[in-house]
Amino acid sequence: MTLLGDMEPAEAESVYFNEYPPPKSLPKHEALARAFIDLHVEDKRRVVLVTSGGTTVPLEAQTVRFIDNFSAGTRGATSAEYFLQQGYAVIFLHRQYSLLPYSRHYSHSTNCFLDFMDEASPSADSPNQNHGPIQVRSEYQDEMRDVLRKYRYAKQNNRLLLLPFTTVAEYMFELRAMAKLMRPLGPNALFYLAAAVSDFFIPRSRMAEHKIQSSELPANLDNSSAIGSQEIYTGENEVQPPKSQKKLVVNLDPVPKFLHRLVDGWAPDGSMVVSFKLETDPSLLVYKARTALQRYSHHLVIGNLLSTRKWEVVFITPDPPHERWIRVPKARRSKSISGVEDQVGLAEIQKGGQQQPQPQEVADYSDETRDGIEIESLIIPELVKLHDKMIEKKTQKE
Ligand code: 9Z3
Repeated sequence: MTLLGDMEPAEAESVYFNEYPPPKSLPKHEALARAFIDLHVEDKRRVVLVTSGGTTVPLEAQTVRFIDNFSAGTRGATSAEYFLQQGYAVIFLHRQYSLLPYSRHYSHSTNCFLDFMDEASPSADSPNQNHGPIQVRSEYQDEMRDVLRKYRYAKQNNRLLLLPFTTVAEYMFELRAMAKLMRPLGPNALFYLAAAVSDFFIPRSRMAEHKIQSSELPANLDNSSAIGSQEIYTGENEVQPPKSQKKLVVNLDPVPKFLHRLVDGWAPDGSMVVSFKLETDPSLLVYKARTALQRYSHHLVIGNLLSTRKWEVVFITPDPPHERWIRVPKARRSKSISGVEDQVGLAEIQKGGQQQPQPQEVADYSDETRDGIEIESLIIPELVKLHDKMIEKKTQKE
């Protein structure tokens, strides 16, 4: 059997997409996106497709269990806001229930919206003296007004389209469909692939239909449609785990390299494609990001380490300077429970074997929040400059 990873990208694509039915919501999403894109083509506005959040890898067709990853969608949701601020319209392709632009400021356990509210005293003429009006606490008024105004602006002017996905297969279908629909945008299209996409999946043909059973089923049970102990999904039909030691052995195939197809097939001519590379080992990050850029011949890889991603990223580009670090200055870094500040700087390749601390980026602190500067407020303006240059080159050629 040929693995998808060993096939030509176009062949791997058709095999992969033939495995699954398209997501039920795809036709609706396509109709919404078509109208959204038409509007912005007409206005000659740039449109960015931001992907955000993790993807699930279901273990069963009727899914009870799935493999997931850590991504909450902070990078994607935050970046989308800065793109909107730069005048882009945003198609926000996100993992369902992950963070969304604007509402992210008041969601999840760290920023519960209730902590921003108060009950004021009822006015003297109020008929119910037990019920005061609910209002935003005075210390949060300015910040919330600012967020609310930006949110309203994006909504009223049709600048933000929210499209959810859950599984890695849904993500692939949606990405392909959106990229094709974006063709009329030409160089005004930008792809910003921040979603943490699984590299592995279980082909539909090897997937259990029903919930995988962890205990023996009685022999007299008509379980023809259930997965019994004999058929427990191992991912390798030949090797059954010993009955006495129930193990679930999951065998995953590599997801085809969709970036190849995006760059060479789906995306509009002249559009800009930006991918992210995530690593945990500092010594691998720059190497892996460079390799990705060479392999897919797109325009920018933004490298980040899991432990320092909120404070530093590296831009890897085909043109000089090839490697450029963007860092939030030390005094302006947000607090992060999972982050490891000591690791900032470790992934930067040391030239001549010497420590070479790069000058810190000059930051515009106007986007400072309660938690310091968001690194996306530095990333997006730099990226937009690169997009400007690409568009300029394209128009000079014509
Ligand atoms: C990223 O590297 C994103 O920056 C993060 C953001 C997922 C780290 P959070 O949601 O995290 O803010 O918590 N995204 C891309 C990761 C990825 O899967 N890249 C693929 C790869 O590394 C290529 S597209 O091979």
